[in-house]
Amino acid sequence: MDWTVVNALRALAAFWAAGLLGALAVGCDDSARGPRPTASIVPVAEGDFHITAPSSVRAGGYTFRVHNEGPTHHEFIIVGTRTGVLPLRPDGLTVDEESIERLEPGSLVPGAPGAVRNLTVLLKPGRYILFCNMEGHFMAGMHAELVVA
Ligand SMILES: [Cu+2]
Repeated sequence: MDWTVVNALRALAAFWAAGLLGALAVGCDDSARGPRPTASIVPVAEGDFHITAPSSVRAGGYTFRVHNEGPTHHEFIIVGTRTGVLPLRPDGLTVDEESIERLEPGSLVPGAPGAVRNLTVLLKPGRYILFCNMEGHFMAGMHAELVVA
């Protein structure tokens, strides 16, 4: 199981637990359907070479719905940052993901043109960068800042 899946499952488990507690607190019986994870949808569009997404959200759980408008494959990575500057690998073309992995709430591996994929994460207040790290894509403009209030 990769890191992304683990993070997504953790986030879903947290939502599930919160939903269950909420249901118990108000005494409603949702057992027929069972508690379901809920998260606000954040629309994201990726293309050669840009990422379009909201620039700010409140802290909480979100499902990033990532549409690859093509024409090539794209990744989607969320990483926390204090400075707004991400470290590059020696190639000068890609972000040194290994050094910032612990700051990543989640990521999606490369997706095909036309694909729509979901990434559910819990976002704490702070500054984040959304980016694609396929060779040269970050440098070509595939990054966007997200402030979580
Ligand atoms: Cu890309």
